[in-house]
Amino acid sequence: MNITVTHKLAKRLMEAEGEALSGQRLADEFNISRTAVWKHIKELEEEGYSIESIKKRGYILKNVPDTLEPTIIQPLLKTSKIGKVMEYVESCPSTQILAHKLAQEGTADGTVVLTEKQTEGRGRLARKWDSAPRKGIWMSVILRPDVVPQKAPQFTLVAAVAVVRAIEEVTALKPEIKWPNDILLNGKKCTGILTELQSDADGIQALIIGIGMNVNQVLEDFSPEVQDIAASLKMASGQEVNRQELVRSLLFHLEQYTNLYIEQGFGLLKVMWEGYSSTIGRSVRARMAKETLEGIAEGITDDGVLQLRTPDGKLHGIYSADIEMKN
Ligand code: BT5
Repeated sequence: MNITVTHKLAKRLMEAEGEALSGQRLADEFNISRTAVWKHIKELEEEGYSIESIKKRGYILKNVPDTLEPTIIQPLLKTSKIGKVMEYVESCPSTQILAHKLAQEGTADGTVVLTEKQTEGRGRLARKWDSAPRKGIWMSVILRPDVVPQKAPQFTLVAAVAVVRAIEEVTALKPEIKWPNDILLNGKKCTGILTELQSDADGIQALIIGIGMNVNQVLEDFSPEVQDIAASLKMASGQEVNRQELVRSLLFHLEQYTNLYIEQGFGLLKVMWEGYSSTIGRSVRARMAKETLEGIAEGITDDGVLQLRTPDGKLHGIYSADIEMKN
């Protein structure tokens, strides 16, 4: 991205973390006049930044607009690959659709697609994903890992660990993971993950990891169909949560853990995943396309397959299902 001087200045003010920076100092640092600094500040204010100007002390950044625009997300991003290329649109049918298109066109490994509003957000099996405007994080990350397609399903579990870590870093909440792709708060779903694949005879061309995180919704922001099962971070914590910090933290942890998985396999991540899991050791009902099984969820294999022991003592490997906790 080509960051303009205006947004470089915004970055400088963000990094100052509430400390005042004088017009002269900024003018020197950016090699521009004080009048030019003042003009850039006005431009930022027009974009929705709130900047206090104190006589003899300088400018203090009070607030940045609540959007997920790359000009705000990227400057403070701590990743080396994920999010270096970022596609942002105000509204789209689904970031997954956009990401698939970009992946086919050859976009870089680590490209991130972000939007404020999805009109046709989707879950697994073409289910609907409720995506209230500006209240959540609706995002798809394109990865091009050099791994065999059989290793793709674990990326959902790896992403789940990254989601939990990000929520823990930014809030005081303690989320749990429900196999395979739900993140729960007090038993209600706050995040869903959808991993899709583009592959050919040579292997994986692209993995598209879609993450939908409910952040600042109140109950009425959800459609009636999901009001009983959904939660937002705000509903669980009683506080508005900064979506920008969450995105940065999420991308950072996603980079860390996907690298760990690609380089060292699933072992350590499996231990972390199990530590956050609400499923393991519980009595569950697993609904699959052709059958429903009930039993104890004993664990997951190194391939991410859920191990379910039915009352007849048989151990079943579950590759894909909807899980309901029975107690
Ligand atoms: C998922 O599917 O949980 C994957 C959701 C992935 C959404 C992201 S948003 C960015 C990217 N772009 C997309 O278009 N999708 C991805 P699944 O396990 O099939 O769960 C879907 C079910 O969750 C629905 O049938 C509803 O019951 C419920 N649901 C829908 N919207 C919800 C929401 N906002 N919060 C909680 N639950 C919801």
